[in-house]
Amino acid sequence: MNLNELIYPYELCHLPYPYEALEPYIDSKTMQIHHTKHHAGYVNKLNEVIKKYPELQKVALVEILQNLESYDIPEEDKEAIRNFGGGHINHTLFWSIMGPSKEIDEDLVTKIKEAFGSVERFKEEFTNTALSHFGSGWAWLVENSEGQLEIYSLLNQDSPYLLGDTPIIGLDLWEHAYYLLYQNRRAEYVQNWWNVLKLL
Ligand code: MN3
Repeated sequence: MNLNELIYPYELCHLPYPYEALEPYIDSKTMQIHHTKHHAGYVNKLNEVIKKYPELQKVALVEILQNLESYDIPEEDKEAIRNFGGGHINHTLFWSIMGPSKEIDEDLVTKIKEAFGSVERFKEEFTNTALSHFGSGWAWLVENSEGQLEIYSLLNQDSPYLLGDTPIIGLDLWEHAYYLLYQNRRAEYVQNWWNVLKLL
C-alpha cells in the first residue's frame, strides 16, 4: 500500500497475510482486534471529520497531515485529523512492513549502514528509543526533508508527516499492540518485533 494514495473516503486496508501469520511473536487475537477494532475505529472517525470538509476530500492524507496547521478549520477538528488520520496512516504502514518471512530491503540496509554504522547499531538505537518512550506512541525511523535518516518517538498517533518527515519504519508502542501476549513486558515485545519486521 502506497501511503500517498490514501484519500477520502478512507477504507480499512486488507492485511497482506492472515492474522496468525506473525505468531509466535504477535498473536492472532491481538492482530485481529488491532486491525478490526482499533485501526477500523480510526478509519471511521477520520471519515466522520473529513466528511464535513469537501475541500479536504480531494487532498491525499499525507498532504493533509503535512499542512494541517495551515487549514482554517476548528482546532478540535484538527486534533481529530491529527489523531485519526495519524492512526490510519501509521497502522497502514505498520501492517505493510511486517510479514511472516523476510523481504530484505537492500536499499534501506545500505542507507541504515551509512547513517548508523550497521543494522545492529540501528536496531539498538531504535530499541532504546522505543523503550524510553513514556506512555502511548510510536518509535520511528524517518527520512527528514534533507534526506537523512533519523530515529525518534512521537506521542499518541502523531505521524512524522506532521513534522515534514517521511516514515520508513514505525513500531506501535500502544499497549493494545501487545498486552494480550506480553501484558506489561514492552521490552520483550520490542525485542521480538524485529523477527516480524520483514525489511531488515
Ligand atoms: Mn495500534
